Amino acid sequence: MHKNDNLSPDALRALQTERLQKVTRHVYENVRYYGSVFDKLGMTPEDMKSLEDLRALPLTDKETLRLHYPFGMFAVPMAEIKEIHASSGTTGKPTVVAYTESDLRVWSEVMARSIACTGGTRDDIIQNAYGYGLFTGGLGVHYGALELGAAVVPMSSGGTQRQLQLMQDFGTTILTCTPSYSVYMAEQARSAGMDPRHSTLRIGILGAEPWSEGMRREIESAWDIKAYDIYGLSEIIGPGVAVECPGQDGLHVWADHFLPEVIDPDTHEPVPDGSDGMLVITTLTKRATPFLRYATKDIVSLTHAPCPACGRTSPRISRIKGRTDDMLIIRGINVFPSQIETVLMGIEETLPHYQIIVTREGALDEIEVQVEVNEKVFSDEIRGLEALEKRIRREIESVLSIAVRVKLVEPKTITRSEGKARRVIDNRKI
Ligand code: DLL
Repeated sequence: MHKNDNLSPDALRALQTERLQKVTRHVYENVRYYGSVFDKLGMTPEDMKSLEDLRALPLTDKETLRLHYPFGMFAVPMAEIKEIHASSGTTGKPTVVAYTESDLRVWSEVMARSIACTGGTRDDIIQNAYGYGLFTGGLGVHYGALELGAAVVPMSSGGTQRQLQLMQDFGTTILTCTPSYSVYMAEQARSAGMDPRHSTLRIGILGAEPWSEGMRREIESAWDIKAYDIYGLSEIIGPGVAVECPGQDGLHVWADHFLPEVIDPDTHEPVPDGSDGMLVITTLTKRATPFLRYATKDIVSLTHAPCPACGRTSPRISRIKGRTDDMLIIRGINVFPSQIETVLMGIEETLPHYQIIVTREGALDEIEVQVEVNEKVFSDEIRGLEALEKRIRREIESVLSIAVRVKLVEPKTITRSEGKARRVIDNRKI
């Protein structure tokens, strides 16, 4: 365990406050945007006396980063920058983040702590199937594995047959990739006549996209492993912001580096522990692209209770329950894709492959849920299919309180993903 993993609440707070003051001064002096934020508020970094004082500041978000594209938010001269990453930028300009040497050390440290938190050690062989490149998943896990002293196989995503072959030949013990890709790999293994349950794999460290408890059970039983949720985002550092321990009851946030707040997304007021809200993070130690109060748009709840499973005192966030911007508003009702996934995973006959298609017919929004069902159901009589369709529809409708269409499809018909899965296709032209 890292020395900062189980600090007393007072010691953690003292460390966070000291680091907050330092990072505030750093951005005030070196990032024009933050300088003007403080000037407008009539504040100086000296006003940052406690963690609560942070609340006076506005949120920083993706839009702030885009407005200062590409390097306007950098807080150090280019000579100190070692690595630059950018998001794929499906909506507008990409967001750019950078790392100094000390940032890369922090990233390695938090990722090593994350892998260790799931039970990984230097004896493990880590097959890293997150994409290498501008996406932070590949390199983040890579740096952490090196720091931990484990052996890392830098596979990147894709090339599934080769992944499976090397996994078998090398005796891989930890797989790192998106949850959806791990499901696809297991499926491909079975098609190739391998039993994924008999592989040498013992741990999956899975994240970068939302997934449910039901999906976890599917993955754990498909591979006969323990599957842990890892969270992060490029703007904060990449993977390694928070991760589960063997208790699998919330993700430990490395709060000595990343200060979490959970706020009401509308009023921006803090919500109490245990209540859902938007996760906001302040980077306490980053040098190249530090952000004060970064609005992640991810919906979580927070707890400060020490973890009974591993003894870490670091605060925990829940699984990501959705994003403030993935919430679909269908005929006035708020729908989170995760609610639909939870229902689907609770139904034995379905496979963990689904897609949600939203259309507008006339003035009305319609949702169709397409889900694969196992071969057996499909070879059954039509009546069986219809009954199952109806059952799934009823269950989803009782959770969402709106009418949906359900379409059962044959195995392997929904597009597979090697990275982040695309679960929602919104064909409404709004
Ligand atoms: O996805 C970093 C990462 C790589 C995390 C590998 C975990 C593993 P971005 O591409 O910037 O960074 O996307 C960040 O992905 O705001 C969440 O909405 C979502 N996300 C990341 N991890 C999880 C997770 C990486 N465990 C965005 N559960 C975040 C749900 C997640 N959503």
